[in-house]
Amino acid sequence: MSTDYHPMWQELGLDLDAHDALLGVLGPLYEKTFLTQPNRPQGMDYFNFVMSEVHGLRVKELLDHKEKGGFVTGTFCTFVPEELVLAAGGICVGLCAGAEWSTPEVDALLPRTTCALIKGAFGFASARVCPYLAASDLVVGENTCDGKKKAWESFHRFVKELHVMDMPQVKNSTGHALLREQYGILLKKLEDVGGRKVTPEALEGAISTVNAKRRALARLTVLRQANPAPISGLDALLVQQVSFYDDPVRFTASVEALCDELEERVRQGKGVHEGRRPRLLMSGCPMAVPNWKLPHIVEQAGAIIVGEESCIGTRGLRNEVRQGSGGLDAQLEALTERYFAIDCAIFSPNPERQEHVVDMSATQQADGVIHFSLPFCTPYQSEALRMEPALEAGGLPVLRIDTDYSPEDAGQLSTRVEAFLERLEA
Ligand code: BJ8
Repeated sequence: MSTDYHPMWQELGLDLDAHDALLGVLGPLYEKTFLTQPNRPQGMDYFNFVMSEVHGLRVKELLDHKEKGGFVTGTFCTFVPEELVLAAGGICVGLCAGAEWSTPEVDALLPRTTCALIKGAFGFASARVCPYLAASDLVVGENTCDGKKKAWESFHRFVKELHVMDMPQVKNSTGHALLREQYGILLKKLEDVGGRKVTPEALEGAISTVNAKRRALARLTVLRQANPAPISGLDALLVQQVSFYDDPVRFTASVEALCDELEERVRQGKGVHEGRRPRLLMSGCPMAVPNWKLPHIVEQAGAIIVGEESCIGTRGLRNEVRQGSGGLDAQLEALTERYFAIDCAIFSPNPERQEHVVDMSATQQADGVIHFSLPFCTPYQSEALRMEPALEAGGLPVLRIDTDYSPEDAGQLSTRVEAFLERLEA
């Protein structure tokens, strides 16, 4: 970071020593994971810069926005429509949940059998090391899995204001109506926090902005279908992770520039690596920053990841919102249609997700699938148990991995991944 941001972090109420310790770990981890990769596209320079300033310049931008009368909304789930936040004059940011941070307070609030994502969110909040949470005027939670549902009951102590959306669990007309109703309630909450009414024009503009972002990310996914792949899976994951923090317009332009470069690589038949590598699809729980452990191990072992069926991947970022639908009611309906199509494992039954994995494996030319679940995540662990034999029966090899954020099992994971790659080669 080029500037000393300690005064800003102090004003936000962060624990400066703990926060310095966090940055002291994240910087070297980022360098080791990303900067040592060969033949990275030049377009990744922008994302390196964003990551180097993720607790600095970007946080300052949020505070500047608040200074000018705007507000910040923190989220943990792709069911929260960024479009509504933008239309109400806010900035939407994903909150830190991709690393372990244990405190006695968290241990007293959460059962031991809670997934690392929820524990991470609580740990960062309790330890006061997340500037995004500290800058958030509103945090939106959602009743998705049981772990999150019960967690919100105690999370309010860490935030200025918590709004919890009730979530459908079944894909039928009742579920659709519930989500539509919840988006109407969220819109009113955002209007209260932002102090202004959302107009159809503002919402249309926000829909267009977020659609453009999704289109750019979809273009990136399509470019990864090329064989050889023009970008590593780690870098593509990073781009998708950054989409939850960065200014959407600037982000979209940067992804388009990256894609122009990748398109040229593809046109010339150049890949990020020389020679053929096993191509893998990652599927499962979201991988929030800085959860890069498994993709790093997979690509270190000699494979290339060509797609992510995840909320930080195509599950969360595909499908655009219908534009030009008319007034606010019709726009809320268009938003509901788009978000209700997300095939998160909290839905029961959820056959679309397995179909999505099969389709994506074919379009991305994947040789196999690595299914990743966080321990104690019942929705994704349950689906993995059924998905593995079904995909294998269809001729698609699957490696099912349950792992949290701890580096302790890295050696064991490497061994399993290497054995899987040998099986693919054979
Ligand atoms: S739309 S995947 S972001 S809910 S890992 S907390 S499910 S026990 S994150 Fe998710 Fe929204 Fe669905 Fe996506 Fe629970 Fe599982 Fe933990 Fe999870």
